[in-house]
Amino acid sequence: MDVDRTVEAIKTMEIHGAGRIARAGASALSDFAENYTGKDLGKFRADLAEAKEKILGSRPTAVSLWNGVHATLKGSDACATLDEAKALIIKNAKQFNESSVNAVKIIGEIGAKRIQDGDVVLTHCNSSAAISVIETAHRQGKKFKVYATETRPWRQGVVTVNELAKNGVDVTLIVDSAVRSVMKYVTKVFVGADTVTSHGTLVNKIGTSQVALAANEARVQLYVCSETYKFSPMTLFGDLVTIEERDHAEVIWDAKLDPAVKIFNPVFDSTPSKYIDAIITEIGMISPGSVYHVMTQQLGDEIFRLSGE
Ligand code: RUB
Repeated sequence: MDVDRTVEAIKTMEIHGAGRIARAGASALSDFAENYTGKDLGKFRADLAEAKEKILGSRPTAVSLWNGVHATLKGSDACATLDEAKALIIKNAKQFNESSVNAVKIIGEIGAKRIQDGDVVLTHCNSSAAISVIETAHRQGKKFKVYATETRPWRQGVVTVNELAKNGVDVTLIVDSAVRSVMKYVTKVFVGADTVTSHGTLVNKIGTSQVALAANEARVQLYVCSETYKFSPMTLFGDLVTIEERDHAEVIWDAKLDPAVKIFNPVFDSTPSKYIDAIITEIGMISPGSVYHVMTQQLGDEIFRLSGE
């Protein structure tokens, strides 16, 4: 898919979910490199920089997109020829996408160990990493139930329940405001991540922090299912994650509102690390306090350069 089409698909939620938008961004840059017909390296670099900015501007909250784009472009600045730069970008994107898909599978295997017969799991929104955990446990023959929230205003929960039901999981849809009431039946919560800060704060779909509060009150464990490329080096020195605010028409489209009514539609929120029991990643289960350590291990000194970007 070309860059403009990818940007449109991400903005309009045709492609959504932090992992999927990261892979779409990487693929768009790969296609851009593959189909580039110009002959001048300098012009290619300028056009690539423009494509990169367009992709990064498509959704501001998920650091996965930023990390996917940077992983794809890594080293291309140092290439001596246009062909070398194009080949490197295509190779990087393929590598990123393969490791991203593989990470979801591994998270499923690690997370499934936390689910036992008789458990009642709750999930929020539509996270492929959280779904991977649930479906892996189901494939292993474990007998458990799932509650999934509708997730207003986009109702990504409908996608979640349909996928789980299609695969034979015992799943029940609830409205978001039923979370606290239903929590008394729940034994474990699994949610995904758009971004995890260096302090272990989770940024995920709006309502995740309410789910976490209700879980905390009921002493129910909450697990975050997150690939490590959702860890944000930019938060190292306290930079806040931008919370996307979307169109008001997504909230109310079927009722007549008094013109004096204002609408506020933030689509992500922050859950402090104290409400998180563990983060399930492709390198294993870690405590929220270990995010910085994992980032320094994976990025080395590069973390200090990236944190300033
Ligand atoms: C999706 C959402 C998901 C995370 C993780 O929000 O908040 O929990 O993106 O998803 P939206 P995944 O639908 O607005 O993008 O585990 O698939 O990366």
